[in-house]
Amino acid sequence: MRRVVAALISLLGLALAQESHRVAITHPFSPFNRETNFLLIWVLVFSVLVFGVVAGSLAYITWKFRARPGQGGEPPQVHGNDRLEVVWTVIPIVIVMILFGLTARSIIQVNQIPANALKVEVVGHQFWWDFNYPELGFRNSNELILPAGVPVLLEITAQDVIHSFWAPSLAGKRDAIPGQKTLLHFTAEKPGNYYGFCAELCGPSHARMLFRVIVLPKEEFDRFAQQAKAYTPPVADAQGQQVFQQNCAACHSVQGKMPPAVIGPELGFLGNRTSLGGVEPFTTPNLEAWIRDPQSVKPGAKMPGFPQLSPGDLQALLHYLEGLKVQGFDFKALTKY
Ligand code: HEC
Ligand SMILES: [Cu+2]
Repeated sequence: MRRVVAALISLLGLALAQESHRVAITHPFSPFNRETNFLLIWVLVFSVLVFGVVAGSLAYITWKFRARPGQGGEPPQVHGNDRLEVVWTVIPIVIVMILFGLTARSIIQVNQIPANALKVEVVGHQFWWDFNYPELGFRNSNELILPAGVPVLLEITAQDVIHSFWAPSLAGKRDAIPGQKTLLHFTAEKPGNYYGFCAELCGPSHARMLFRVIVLPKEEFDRFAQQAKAYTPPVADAQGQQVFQQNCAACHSVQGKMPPAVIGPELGFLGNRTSLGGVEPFTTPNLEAWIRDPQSVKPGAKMPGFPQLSPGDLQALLHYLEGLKVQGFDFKALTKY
């Protein structure tokens, strides 16, 4: 028992030390979550009420009909009470009807998709996420970049097994199912860097299938989208580009566009990222460790390591990769939720 508690405490410490995102559906940042919260509170109110009445009556009856000194044999036997039975049948039915009505209202509310919603195709892979913007003509992986105050429609699917897309501060979960499209619609209200999870056990590295939602003010998003559409990957280092072509280009694209076959994440906007592989902050030492041995950063990642690269080649490659970005944005400065 003591060992379990110690393990839990150290896990909690680890979670807190890792990154200070504040993830809770009880702090809504979208109309979707406000709706969920409204429902949550009503369900909670009725649950507490029912619990209070049931546990209270139980305690009262146990006390009232306790055995008293000098009492012998069975107490008087009561067989049924019509009025009581009607009452305890009708009240729960009324509660269930109210909850049904409220739930139906919320479901209808969150599923109304406005015609002008921004479409993003979301694809789950073991163990990373791909985001493609068919209307805006660009693609990014592991960080979903969205405008604040604009309704978005996610078309979610998966490449290999079933995953589930979940950014708790913004909207509920949606399964990502191979060969099927599931829809999720919400409006992010406030700029920030939001935490996301895969919420369906999808393999040994499921717990590390994390992503971010980068919500930008509308004008900033438009500026980003414009530059992303016209993107030609900058070559900050010619030697690094060559190393990339020889070792990485078979699996990774740097064009920022949806290629027909996708094996690894899009690296076109890698220099703009706040996170690496969803699990670590995007820094040069982390990137270097990832390339040498991805397993040391994200156990289970389906990428081979490159310990054989010479120090010169590795430095050139890092230089090249960090240069892959659109200028004039600092997503790391966004508040984390
Ligand atoms: C055999 C295919 C393959 C090759 C070759 C490959 N990668 Fe990867 N790479 C992947 C896959 C798959 C992932 C996703 C792993 C995960 O997150 O679970 C990945 C992830 C990454 C990431 C993290 C991306 C993110 O979105 O955070 C970086 C950075 C990266 N690779 C760089 C490289 C570099 C640099 C090379 C060449 C030296 C390379 N990769 C070669 C398949 C490959
Ligand atoms: Cu998953």
